[in-house]
Amino acid sequence: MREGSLVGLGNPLLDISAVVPLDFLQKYAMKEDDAILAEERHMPIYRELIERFQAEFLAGGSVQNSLRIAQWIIGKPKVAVFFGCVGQDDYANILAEKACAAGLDVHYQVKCDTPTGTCAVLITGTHRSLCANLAAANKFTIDHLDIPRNQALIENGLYYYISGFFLTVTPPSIMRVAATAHARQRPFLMNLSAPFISQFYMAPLLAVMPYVDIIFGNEAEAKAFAEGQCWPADADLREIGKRLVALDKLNPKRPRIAILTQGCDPVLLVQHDSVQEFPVTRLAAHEIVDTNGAGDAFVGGFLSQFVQGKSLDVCIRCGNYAAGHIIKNPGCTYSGKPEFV
Ligand code: 26A
Repeated sequence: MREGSLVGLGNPLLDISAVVPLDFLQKYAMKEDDAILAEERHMPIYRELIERFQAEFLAGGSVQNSLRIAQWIIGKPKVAVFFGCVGQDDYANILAEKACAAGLDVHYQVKCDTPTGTCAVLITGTHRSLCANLAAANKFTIDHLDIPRNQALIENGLYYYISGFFLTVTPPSIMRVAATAHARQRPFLMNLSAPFISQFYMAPLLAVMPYVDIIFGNEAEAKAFAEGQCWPADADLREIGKRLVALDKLNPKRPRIAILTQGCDPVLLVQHDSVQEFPVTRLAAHEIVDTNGAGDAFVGGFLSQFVQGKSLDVCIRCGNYAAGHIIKNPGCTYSGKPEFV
């Protein structure tokens, strides 16, 4: 495992997280376990979380979360490199500091005139609802990848991971990285990220899909994709997985794999026509601190093994381990040393 093997791009966000009553979600017409982009009417949420609910500030942003978790498990610094856009402010400093502490090599594009992005995390029991105000994260431009040092880092990568979330910001950057991965025959991994991506960003998602070697998603995200494709309404998760892997693929020598999570129900690994199940250890209610970041941690655990050339079986078991650990901690944070064997 050499430095810079794993390259990720995404939205670096500072999570503003608090436990709230259900009617607070209703007030903003938000749903449990959803993730949305903030509109004008959501803007008061952030201040309210801080002033009324003693919100905590935690490093967030889906891809950055996954890479921090991967680094934690790998134990060797700078195996993972991250690109995203932040402002020039305290929030960016917190994000950089947390990323650095995890051993992640971050190369932020910095926009002086826009604040760092934030994500409201509304915790209700074992559910979480996310509302992202991308701010500077939304200003990422492809020319950041043209800077010679960054270009070298991208070309140096052996594995690439980008969220579906990043499709809301810069599809051209995603296509660029996907094409680099393809030209060098290196795995390109993506995530469906949230139902709204399939609802509103299906065109850029389909444009990149032929490059995608491994697609991650949860049940709700897979269903939203199926709906967007007008697949039969009664198709279950297995069927959706099979259809996902059967979509056009540029490099037919490496058939696509779909990895679909479903909370505490088994993870599905879909390859060709086969579906394998991997059980998840169910946590007791009192062990659950918050489920924010569980999906990201799953991917982080998976990546930590994947970049070491481990079997899919080991990768998924490590994903489940990491998700279980993160749920016992606030936000996408870990405590102590990883205990995955
Ligand atoms: C474009 N959107 C909506 C987003 C996000 C996001 N990361 C990138 N783009 N919306 C929420 N998140 C992050 O997801 C993590 C939990 O999976 C949050 O910052 C949170 O840390």
